[in-house]
Amino acid sequence: MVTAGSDPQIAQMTQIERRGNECVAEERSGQTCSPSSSAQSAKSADKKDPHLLAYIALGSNIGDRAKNFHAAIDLMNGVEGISVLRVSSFHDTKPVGGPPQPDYLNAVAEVETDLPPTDLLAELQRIERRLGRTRAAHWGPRTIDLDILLMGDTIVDEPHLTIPHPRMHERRFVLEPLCELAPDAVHPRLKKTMRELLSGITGAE
Ligand code: ROI
Repeated sequence: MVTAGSDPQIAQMTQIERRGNECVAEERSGQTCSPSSSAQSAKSADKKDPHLLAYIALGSNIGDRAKNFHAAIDLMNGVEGISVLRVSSFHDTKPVGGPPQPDYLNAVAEVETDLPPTDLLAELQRIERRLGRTRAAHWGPRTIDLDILLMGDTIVDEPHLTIPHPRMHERRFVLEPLCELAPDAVHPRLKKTMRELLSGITGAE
């Protein structure tokens, strides 16, 4: 069951609103990026994709979890081609799957981006590495996990990247924060809104 964090520091963080760049990644479940795929799309002006709203899941269960989130949000905002628009509240959650491990903090960030999906993934993985993410145990504890959930109505099926995230629709720890930001967003494969997907989850997960 996902519970709202009782930590005052966490409660204080609810609904951070950011516009522009002012402030200032296994499980990975099908979201790794090969150097070749990220190299394919240059960030030159003539190759820019149209701006899309994307939703990024944040998860952390090592160290100062809220501090890890703030650092990740600032680093995302510092990337050319990514602007963090809004961040959900931070949710204290019990680990789902994997080995025994500490509780997680989970949140979702709404970003505007003109990066192609593989470049966005590469940038998120660079931020994960910068914040000390190591990939020791499968589904094991991590300082920061940044997963692409949705990118507009884009569907990606590549060996190392699946969008929408292949398990987002079954995870309460993803859908609850996502529904704070985009309850009416439609899952491009399942054709259901995030609110409908959340109400379809019966268990604690
Ligand atoms: N469980 C929770 N509650 N939150 C996560 O972010 C999370 N991430 C994972 C696994 C290990 C599947 N479980 C999780 O990767």
